[in-house]
Amino acid sequence: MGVDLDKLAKTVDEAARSATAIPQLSESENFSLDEAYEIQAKSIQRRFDRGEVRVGMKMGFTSRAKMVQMGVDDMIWGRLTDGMLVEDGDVIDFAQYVHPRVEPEVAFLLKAPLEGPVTPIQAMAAVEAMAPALEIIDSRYKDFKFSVEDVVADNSSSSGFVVGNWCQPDQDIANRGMVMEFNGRPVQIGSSAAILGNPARSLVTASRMVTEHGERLEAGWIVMAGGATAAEALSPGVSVRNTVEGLGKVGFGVTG
Ligand code: OOG
Ligand code: MG
Repeated sequence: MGVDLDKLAKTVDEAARSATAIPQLSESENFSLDEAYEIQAKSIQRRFDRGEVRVGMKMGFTSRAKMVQMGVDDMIWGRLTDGMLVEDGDVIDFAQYVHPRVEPEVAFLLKAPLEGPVTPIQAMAAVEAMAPALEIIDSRYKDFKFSVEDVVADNSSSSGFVVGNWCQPDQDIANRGMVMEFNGRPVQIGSSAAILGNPARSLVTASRMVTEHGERLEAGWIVMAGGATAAEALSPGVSVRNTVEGLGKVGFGVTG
């Protein structure tokens, strides 16, 4: 008998909803990476059934720093809904997360669809705007530990995303300094070059990867390029800011 993908989708969805840590699915079930993406699709369908709307996608493990931190060597992706959007400057409630972390990113807003293999120039031609961003990741797995199949099933740890002011896409963001601060103190310093040498390549990869799963990147979607540095654990009372050279800054706070 095959694995019950619906049951596993319900397990990860309910863990996220109730902010409860669960054992890794792979400890008790055998499933492939393709099946992990099916579990992800089914868990996000449960969000759509509750009224959430798809607003984009996120790339994961597009930098060495992230791969090394989590011990995963493959790029992954996840689906973004409007329910995950945290407004720039908002304060999030720590109690609604299992063990949240934050990482500095860059976001793209698309004005045209993208699918299949594209060049970085073609990818950038579909971009309406770019912005400094922060991703709040929150693995539903105990101790934030997982296999690549586990994390993909868990929507690639996606939990929240924060986007700053949109900027014109007519600038080269291949090598921009990025500084993530906690209460004004730098906690991670990096460069957009850490994201596949240029965040535009993350968009190229996003187009290829979603097409492998029968989707395309849609006009109006936000694409999160992936963390440029390792993620940092959030704690109550912290105020987070990411400044990207030339793009500006974005931030949020945590209750407590
Ligand atoms: C998986 C998600 C990775 C990124 O930007 O690399 C990711 C995780 O680290 O829990 O979002
Ligand atoms: Mg990320």
